[in-house]
Amino acid sequence: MVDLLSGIEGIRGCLDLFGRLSLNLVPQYGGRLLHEVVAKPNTEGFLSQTSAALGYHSDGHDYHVPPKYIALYCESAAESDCETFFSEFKPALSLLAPGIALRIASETFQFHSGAALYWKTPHAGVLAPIYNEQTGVVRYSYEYLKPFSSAEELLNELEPAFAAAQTTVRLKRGDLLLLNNWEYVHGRHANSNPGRKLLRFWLA
Ligand SMILES: O=C(O)CCC(=O)C(=O)O
Ligand SMILES: [Fe+2]
Repeated sequence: MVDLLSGIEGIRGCLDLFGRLSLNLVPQYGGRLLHEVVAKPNTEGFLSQTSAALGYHSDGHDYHVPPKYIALYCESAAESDCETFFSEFKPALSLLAPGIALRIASETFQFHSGAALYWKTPHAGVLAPIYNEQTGVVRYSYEYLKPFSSAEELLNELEPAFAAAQTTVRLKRGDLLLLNNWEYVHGRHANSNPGRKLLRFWLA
């Protein structure tokens, strides 16, 4: 599931929508229910709070149970660049050779992000495959997995497959992008707009 809504009015409008969809907020790394995606000097372990590009990832990939849905609400838009993009995992996986797909569903990695370590998040840190066929959960972060030499070949296969299945949007003020975080990976281009601000919610 993915949905791009527009004309949502502030946090109140987001919370009303989540209520109507029977979605509950999931605490993020610091225990907060709301995470601000804005470039700032003290990033508290968050890559999202830099102006850097974010490669394909799923949010909370190191949570024992990653949040099933994420919502990105645009409070203040970027005037240029900094598009957000997303790709559905399973169609991307189906583009790969069976041997590679099997490895993606069986080889395990220690997922424990810098943000989880910074915030000493108790329910983070798991040994898991990128794709769990039983639960349907994808865990992915290009930036996090890249240093694992054993992941290199899998990333080299997955990244172009994600790119082939990608949708790209530049969020406008009042837009809300709702993504199934078990089924989709997402990312963003680099941000040269200091005024860009998103609110990120995790939901289940
Ligand atoms: O800045 C964006 O468009 C996406 C941010 C993001 O993926 C995140 O905060 O996890
Ligand atoms: Fe994200």
